[in-house]
Amino acid sequence: MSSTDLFAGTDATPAQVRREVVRRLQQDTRFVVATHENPDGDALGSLVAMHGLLKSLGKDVEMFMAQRDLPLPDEYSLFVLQDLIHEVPEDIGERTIVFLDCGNIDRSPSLVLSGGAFLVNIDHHHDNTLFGTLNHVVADASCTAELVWEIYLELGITPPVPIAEALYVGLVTDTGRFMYESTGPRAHQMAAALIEAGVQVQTVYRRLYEDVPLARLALLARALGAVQRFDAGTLTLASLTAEDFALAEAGQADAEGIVDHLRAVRATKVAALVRQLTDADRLGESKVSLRAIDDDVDVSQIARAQGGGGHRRAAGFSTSLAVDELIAFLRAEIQAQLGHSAPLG
Ligand SMILES: [Mn+2]
Repeated sequence: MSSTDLFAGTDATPAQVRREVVRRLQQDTRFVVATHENPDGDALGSLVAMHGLLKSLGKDVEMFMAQRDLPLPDEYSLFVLQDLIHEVPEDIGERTIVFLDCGNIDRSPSLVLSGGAFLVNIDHHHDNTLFGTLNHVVADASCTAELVWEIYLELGITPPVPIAEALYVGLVTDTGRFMYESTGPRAHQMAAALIEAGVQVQTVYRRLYEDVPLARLALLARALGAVQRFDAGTLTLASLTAEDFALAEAGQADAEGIVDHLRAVRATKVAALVRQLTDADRLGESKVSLRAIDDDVDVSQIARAQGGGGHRRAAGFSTSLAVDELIAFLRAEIQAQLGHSAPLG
């Protein structure tokens, strides 16, 4: 990969970097937009909105998503994914790649091999590895969609309703419906602007959080029936096996949101949901979602130790550790960060 950070070692402000991003979007003619694996609402919203922006500028733009990320979870069926490609295009060396919401390029492996292309990296993960040629990384942005929305503002383009909805989905999902710490005045200003642009709040809410298949409740019931607590409740954990998914007739995407029930439990410092993957090519692997309730534990640090990533208070990783080994690992990491000695047994 030939990218070198254009602003490395400078004290350029986010606004200056954003202007350079805008200049690049205007100047270049061919693009690929991409995001991380298992895309969430912010990833998809940012992706769709950047794609729409480049289309409206008359650009040749393809949207890259690995086949394994499809079909998308039900709640994201409102996204219209046009020009979707699953393979790296042959002319990739002449395309500018815009990565959205990607803290780490390892999370988009097939595009890593795309040597020579200009890489624009637009993200809000504090531990972003700055893998782009141009890195517009703003850690205190509520979501990547906020950064994309600001690019619309900079260009003086009002997003059409489907794009405004996509941005709004990114905003609502990444701020935990305007409740997480990342929710600043800017997030609410953005919401107001998007509502003025035509977003029907209630409709989006219904699509995202209601109209839930019963299987999702069955899976939640299984998880809540299997809650474990460790170290005086510091770690609250539930683990779902492949059998749980089968008995609930649920898919992996139905586990979304379960970890938020765990983090709400009194005395919890870290909530963890462990789920055995059920895809044929990943049997034996588990996916771990972590949530911290404050700054005493940085869960992104724990996730990185296992090859994952995320934010200080929300992170995840994949592992082939057995559940008991995994629990021992999590307890030791949490206790170490809390300044306690490792838990016994
Ligand atoms: Mn995000």
